[in-house]
Amino acid sequence: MTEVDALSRGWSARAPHVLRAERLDLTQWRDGHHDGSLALGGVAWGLPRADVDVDADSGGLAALDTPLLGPTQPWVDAWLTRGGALRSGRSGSVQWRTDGHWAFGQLNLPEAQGSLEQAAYRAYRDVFAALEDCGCPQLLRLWNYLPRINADGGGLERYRQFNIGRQQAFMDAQRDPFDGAPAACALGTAGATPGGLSVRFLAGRLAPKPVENPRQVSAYRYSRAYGPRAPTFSRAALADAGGGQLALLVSGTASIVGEHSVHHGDVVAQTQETLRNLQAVIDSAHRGCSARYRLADLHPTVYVRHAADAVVVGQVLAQAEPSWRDAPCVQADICRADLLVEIEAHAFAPGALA
Ligand code: 3EB
Repeated sequence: MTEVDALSRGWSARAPHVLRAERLDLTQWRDGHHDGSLALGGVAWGLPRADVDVDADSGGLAALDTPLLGPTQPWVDAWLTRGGALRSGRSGSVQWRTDGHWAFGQLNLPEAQGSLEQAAYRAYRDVFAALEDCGCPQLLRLWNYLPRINADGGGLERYRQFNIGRQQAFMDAQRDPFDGAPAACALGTAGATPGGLSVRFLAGRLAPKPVENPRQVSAYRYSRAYGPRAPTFSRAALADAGGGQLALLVSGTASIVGEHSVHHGDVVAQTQETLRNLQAVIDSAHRGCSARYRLADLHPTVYVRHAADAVVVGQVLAQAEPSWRDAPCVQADICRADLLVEIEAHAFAPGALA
């Protein structure tokens, strides 16, 4: 069930199907002035709940009602294409938009009945159906938001329930939940996410190159100490964005060394460890491509568990990387109860996969 959008502009001849990202305020998003590009979708933070109608066509805006911290204003990470025309459609619970080369999709799934495990399974089953329907079969990046992520879900933490359903959906769709898993993040909301479990994704036609972090056990190989089924994500993904550009999509990164959380209760040390992990992911990415990324070039999103920690986390980040002085920061629960901070990021640079 798809329909052709009326949106069409004459870009395709000159710069066909180039993916890029832009950080916009809400006015810029609504004005639609993206430099002649079309918006596949936008991951939005801090949008007033009243503005969010989960049943309506979102126009590509995937809103999250997470508290903004410090000087952070509402913003949209817009995923843009220079492709010629957009097609939009629905596959089960997923709304998607594509130019035929890149796709952005989103779903908000109420957990009406059944467990979060079942909701996760349904969500990912619909995501995989959407990928087929929109002709962009390869996942590049996922964003997962779960109400009350650390709460008990009947003998098992809800995040661990989510991991069971997610991994099973990958397996049933004949998608490898281990090597080659997409980049992702998984955060907890206070339950204010419109509609319950929220998943957003960016997809393309070609598989990205997964990136691991040698300081950390691959998440898809975590031991059973962290749940009966491992999480399904890689530490980052490198995707050819067209036009000679390479995108580095860095998963949620936290204070984990090996497979264990470190610096319990010390948000400063956790932030510093997270920075070391981000640098290790960049170094690891460099071994798989000719592009060169610096921490300063990354567009980070900072999640802190306790709003009161936002100031000190911001200070540590600004000291390590001055260009991160105003990094957007929101309150969210991290997927392990002992983690206080998590950072995700993306960047584009000229280069190619090795
Ligand atoms: C970690 O490294 C921290 O379940 O999709 C980071 C990124 C984390 C993605 C996910 C979880 C996920 O294990 C948590």
